[in-house]
Amino acid sequence: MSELQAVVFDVDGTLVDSERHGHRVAFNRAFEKFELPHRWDEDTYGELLRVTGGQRRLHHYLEGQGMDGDERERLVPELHARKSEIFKELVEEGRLDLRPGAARLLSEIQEAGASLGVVTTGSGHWVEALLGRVAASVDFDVMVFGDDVEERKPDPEAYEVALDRLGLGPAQAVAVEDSAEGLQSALSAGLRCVVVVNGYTAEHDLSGADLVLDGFGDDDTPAQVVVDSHGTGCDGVVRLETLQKLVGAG
Ligand code: XBP
Ligand code: MG
Repeated sequence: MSELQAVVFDVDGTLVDSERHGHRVAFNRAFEKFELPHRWDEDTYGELLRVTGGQRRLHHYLEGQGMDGDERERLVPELHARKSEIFKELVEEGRLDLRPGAARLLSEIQEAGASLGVVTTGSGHWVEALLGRVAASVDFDVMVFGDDVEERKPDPEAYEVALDRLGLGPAQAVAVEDSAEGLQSALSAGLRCVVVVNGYTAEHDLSGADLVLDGFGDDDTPAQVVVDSHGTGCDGVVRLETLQKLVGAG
């Protein structure tokens, strides 16, 4: 039976509910700065989130708006760089924070001496600034950004890179995600996966997730357990021992 050696967290939507009022706002402000007419409302952005990676998302949307490939190749890198700067400003203004219960779980894992990883499709440009601000006391042993891999989620590459850097096999770690794309990435890499859904991902197809809740929960405000397929008996508060049961479940 494996022993839990590491917990690898997704960022956007998982540790931080960063999309609706974070990235989406930054994309819209970047459109404005570039004097482009596009604005992504909350519902549109929820659909666009199925395309992982901000640059890929912009290419997908602008192609759908009829912009040719050459113009997109010229525009998207600059537009995305500006968006990332704006997102970092939102972080520095304190507009984003860890989801409830995340700080508690991170410190439980860190105090127990297990390794902590971050695997995100997002750009390193802002991830370190965000975690440095909202999780300043947490020492992450590994961080894998979208720029570190050829293929973004749902491809397993990012999780495979994280496991390689940790020197661990998939049976020694658990992934924590928020979306179908992130879940598929973790499962394809062979990890067991807990999903904490948010407003954008509650209706995703989360088949294969070992445990699904609508948050990390805390003793005074437990989350709702949606799926507990390995019978961890989670009471709505995701604890280190909850994750250990998943690995122990084999
Ligand atoms: C979510 C993503 C990212 C963010 C935007 O990443 O797909 O693209 O939406 O960040 P994850 P960038 O859930 O894997 O953390 O614009 O830097 O890509
Ligand atoms: Mg995510």
